[in-house]
Amino acid sequence: MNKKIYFAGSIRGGRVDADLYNRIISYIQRTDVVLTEHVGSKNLFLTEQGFERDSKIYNQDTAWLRQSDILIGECTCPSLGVGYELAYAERFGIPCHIFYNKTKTQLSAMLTGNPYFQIHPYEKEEEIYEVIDEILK
Ligand code: 6K6
Repeated sequence: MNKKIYFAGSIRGGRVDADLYNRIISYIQRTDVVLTEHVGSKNLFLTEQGFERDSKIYNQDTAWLRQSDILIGECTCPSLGVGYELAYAERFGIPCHIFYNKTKTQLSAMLTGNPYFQIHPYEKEEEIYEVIDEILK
């Protein structure tokens, strides 16, 4: 059965790794379902804000999170939203896998210090796909 994957990556926290998110999402989609395909999209309307729009995003994303089988987060670019999603997923018992490029950043102790999270530091992008193969097996 296809797994439902919630892919988390920075949006308003910065889009420097958007192409990487896109490649990871495409890789997962070869075998499984990514509920949050837009996180890798190039054409996000980042300047559009407002409570009505943002509450729709919050309600949709938290509903998807509760339905998901696994959260996979790329956390090299720090994002308040991704941090929130990780804590939310923990609260609902969703397994969480966190990737970050250890040559570019140090992850928050609030993640590395919590044994609930399965953390995968990497140096080269290829390493991500090897771990994802194991996660999705
Ligand atoms: C429309 C189309 C694509 O994106 C939009 C508008 N923004 C968001 N849409 C959906 N999910 C979002 C949006 N902004 C943040 N998120 C969620 O928070 C995603 O699931 C990301 O994993 C995370 C990013 O948080 P910030 O704090 O970096 O924005």
